[in-house]
Amino acid sequence: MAVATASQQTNPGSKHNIEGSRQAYYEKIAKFNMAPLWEVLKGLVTPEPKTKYLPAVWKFADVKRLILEAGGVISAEEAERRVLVLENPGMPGKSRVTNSLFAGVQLILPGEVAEVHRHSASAIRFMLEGEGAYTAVEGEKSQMRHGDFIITANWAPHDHGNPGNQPAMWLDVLDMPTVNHFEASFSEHFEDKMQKTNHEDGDSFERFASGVLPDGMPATTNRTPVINYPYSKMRPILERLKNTGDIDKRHGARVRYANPINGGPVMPTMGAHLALLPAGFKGEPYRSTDGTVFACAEGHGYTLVDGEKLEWGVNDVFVIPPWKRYQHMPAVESVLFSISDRPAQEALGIWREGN
Ligand code: 1HN
Repeated sequence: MAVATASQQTNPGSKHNIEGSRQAYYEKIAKFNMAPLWEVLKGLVTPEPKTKYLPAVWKFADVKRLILEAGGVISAEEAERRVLVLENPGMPGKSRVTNSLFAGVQLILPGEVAEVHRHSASAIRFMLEGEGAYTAVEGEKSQMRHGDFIITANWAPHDHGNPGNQPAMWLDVLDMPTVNHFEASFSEHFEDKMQKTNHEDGDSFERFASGVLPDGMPATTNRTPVINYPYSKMRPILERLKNTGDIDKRHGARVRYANPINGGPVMPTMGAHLALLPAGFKGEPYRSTDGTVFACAEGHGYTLVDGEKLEWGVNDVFVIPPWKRYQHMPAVESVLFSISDRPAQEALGIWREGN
């Protein structure tokens, strides 16, 4: 301000002079690693969330055809993880579906193994298609079936394998962009290709999510101990909600995947829901600050976002960026899985929702 005023006094009315001397001033302070906030303030502190990320859909027919082709291009072993990144079309090259989340679809062919590793980023899998593959997490060997929701918390060793006879494909969502935002990424490989597992399929669900807890379990943990929330156990709960009319006007008959120890989110950085949209449901408008990734487990329909129709069917994945107003419009009874960074935003006190 002082610079502009001085310049105005020597040559009042000369915009050119003001800008020229401001520019000279900016160049001067840049040499000292300083910059004028007033030139960027409005873009930094916006009255409402602004995003370059776009609403988008990935049709499973395309994803499946193209990832099966990747099966001929590279082995799971060579790739470490044979994953097609679902790149948000508003931000290509960033390996992100939203600013805070990675999403991809992974393929494991019969006979393949994706070797054990661990990393700071937390991951979830939502199983799309193919039976016979497993993921091994923290000593539990968990079969993956369509609609299963699988947790790989940060630093948890995990490997995948497919001893079956069908290609297995699932959605991976990781908080990797969040971890990398903090520049806090570590990772580690192990000598063995696979973990030794001494917990059978379903062990953690039965042990921790049955209304009892192993005695001595701490009364709070910041992540769920459950490895797999099987669709076969979740789907009947949605039916119960529907049958008693417990149907949210925006979200349908919806459950939140919870940490059974304290009712909190499954992980501190990511939270997920499963929603049944009854036949004839016309969702009321909703928006929230957590950009959300959806996967369709059953049915088909569309979601209206800012006047645009995102058409979805079984195993399609779509993304709604932060603060975009949307409405779900199923054509038939449908089930949508969704995941976002809402727990992280809530922990920071910045999460908001509206209509
Ligand atoms: C990863 O470790 C897996 O373990 C999947 O299956 C996707 C995307 C980015 C970074 C690490 C996995 C991943 C990933």
